[in-house]
Amino acid sequence: MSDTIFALSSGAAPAGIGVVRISGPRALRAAEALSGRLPEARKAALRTLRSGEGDVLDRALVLRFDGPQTATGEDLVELHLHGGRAVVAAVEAELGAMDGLRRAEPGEFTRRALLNGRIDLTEAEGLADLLEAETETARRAAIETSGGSVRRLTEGWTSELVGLSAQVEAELDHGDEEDVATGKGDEVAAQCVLLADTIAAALNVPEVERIRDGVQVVLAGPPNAGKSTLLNRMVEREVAIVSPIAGTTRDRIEAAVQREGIAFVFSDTAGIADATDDPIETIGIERAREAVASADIVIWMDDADVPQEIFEKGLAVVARCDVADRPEMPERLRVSGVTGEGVAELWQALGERAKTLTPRLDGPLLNRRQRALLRKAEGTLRSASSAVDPLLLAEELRVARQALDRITGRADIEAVLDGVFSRFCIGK
Ligand SMILES: Nc1nc2c(ncn2[C@@H]2O[C@H](COP(=O)(O)OP(=O)(O)OP(=O)(O)O)[C@@H](O)[C@H]2O)c(=O)[nH]1
Ligand SMILES: [Mg+2]
Repeated sequence: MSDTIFALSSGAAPAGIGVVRISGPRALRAAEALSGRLPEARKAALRTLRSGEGDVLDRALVLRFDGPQTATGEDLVELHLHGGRAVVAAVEAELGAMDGLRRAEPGEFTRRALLNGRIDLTEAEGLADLLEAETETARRAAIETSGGSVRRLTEGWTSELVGLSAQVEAELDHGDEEDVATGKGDEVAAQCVLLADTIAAALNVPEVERIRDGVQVVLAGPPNAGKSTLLNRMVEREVAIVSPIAGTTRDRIEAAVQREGIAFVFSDTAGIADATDDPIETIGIERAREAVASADIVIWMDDADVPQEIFEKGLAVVARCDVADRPEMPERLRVSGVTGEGVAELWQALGERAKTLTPRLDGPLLNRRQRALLRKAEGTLRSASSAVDPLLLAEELRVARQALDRITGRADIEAVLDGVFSRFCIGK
């Protein structure tokens, strides 16, 4: 990794300031070529940047960080330029012409941080989440993970595993010496089960992706129930056409909205009618059924009972409650998309359900990749606990440990890097 890389790490030009980062063995020399004598490490200084021919490129704030105690683990320089397109382009062109320097690939600064042991894979994933975070909950979850919460959790389990392996190895080495051998196997087996249970408990919460992807709420009910009207009211904009004609909505209409830091995705669907001659409406009804099946929460706007198969996720309401002669259903919320009555209560009910569908921020925040590996570790620990032969037991423990090492990137790092770093932008 002898290349020195550079990239614009702030937002696209034009902007007030454009921060160009340079990282690698030639970072200091490259910056010096532009600015003359560099400031002391970690002290900002104003410098005039010049091209090789002596033309002034910009006056910029220069910051220098000496490796390995830097974000990338390498020598690192930041040039805080005026953020105009031509300014940034001129400085980048000058850097690109220098020997051993090239533009960074997406996520390459973070990739170097990882390879140099400045962060582990879970922290890199947390950083990617932080850059993508669109809600307050997503930001807080990403801060936790990028700050090392998953790393610490996994490292704790890894060291328990290492302890267990050591006991088994001791038994293997000194199996015939009485003082070590007695009853050790059972004790290790019991500890394997305990650890498997601990991991299972951490897996028994919703995956962290739910926070990012949002809670899926589907509005369902017969034609003219007021689904589209209620959707427009909930998301506070006119996303769906409303009309007194039954069968107005045909396609599935989605609208995302944030509420108290949680992302919700609402889907308005075609009214579910038993029979229709209209082939397009028929397709719409089919889509509505699919939407209901895959929803997290279904706002049920039909006076009939919530069907058994979606009972758990159904949230039944008396729709159009402002209209006279609506049925008394004391156990249901009464809502009106037209007057707004009951909408606050509906939000409250949605918020409470959303809490059970998204992981708690003070608990383990595990993504799909990490969960799959943890499930593997858990399963291996369970089969380890029933292994009779200490040799087999030792091998199972090794496999479980490898699964944990893959979570933090200590094993098989190359296999996952591209997947993780494809989410990053250039300059990060
Ligand atoms: N009084 C009253 N009228 C409503 C309410 N909600 C909807 N309506 C009226 O009922 C008619 C149908 O409303 P929509 O929101 O289009 O109903 P929908 O369920 O989306 O109907 P489809 O798309 O055909 O399935 C319109 O004329 C609305 O103005 C309500 O809460 N109160
Ligand atoms: Mg509609």
